[in-house]
Amino acid sequence: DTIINEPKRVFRDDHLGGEGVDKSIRKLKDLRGIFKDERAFENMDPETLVYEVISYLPVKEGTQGGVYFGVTSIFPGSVGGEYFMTKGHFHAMIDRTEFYWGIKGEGVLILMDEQRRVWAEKMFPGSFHYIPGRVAHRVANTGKELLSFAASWPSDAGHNYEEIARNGFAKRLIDINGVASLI
Ligand code: S6P
Ligand code: ZN
Repeated sequence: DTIINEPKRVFRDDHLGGEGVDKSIRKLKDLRGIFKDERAFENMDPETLVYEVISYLPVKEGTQGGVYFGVTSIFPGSVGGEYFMTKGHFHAMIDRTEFYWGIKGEGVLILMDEQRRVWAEKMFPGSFHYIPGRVAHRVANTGKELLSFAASWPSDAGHNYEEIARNGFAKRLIDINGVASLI
């Protein structure tokens, strides 16, 4: 009654302990086919860690009216000049929206609508992003250090990875002479 409890913490390594917490890691071998330069990909160690996601999922997936929270951390690196990035997805319930905000490092949020129009927003500590419904989203780490960002999305959104696995995004974020270019 008079006790003030410890809050959850949202940073890497000491965050969000306890029930409802899910940690997933993505290595290069889990990301086959998403980078353009397949030769560069084959020459890299498949065990290379690309990103991890720690999610706080307090209600069952699919619950209406619930909300989820997660922190994604993408390591610095590239495959043939294409920055390390998340798989990217539409939501399974395609009209579901999401917030992202930058915590640490530098990156770019790449967005694509159903007509395959692509646009992008810079991410940095304190940057804030609203992802409308019907918009696929992917994040690339363009910096030399870890990129961490937080996300919050509805618990009935789900993930549709197939569309992006099949057709990718219409543009890629490539390092051209040290400049991140969407081409
Ligand atoms: C979930 C949200 C994020 C991503 C995470 C990894 O809706 O957008 O938590 O899951 O950034 O990206 P991906 O594309 O591998 O799920
Ligand atoms: Zn999402």
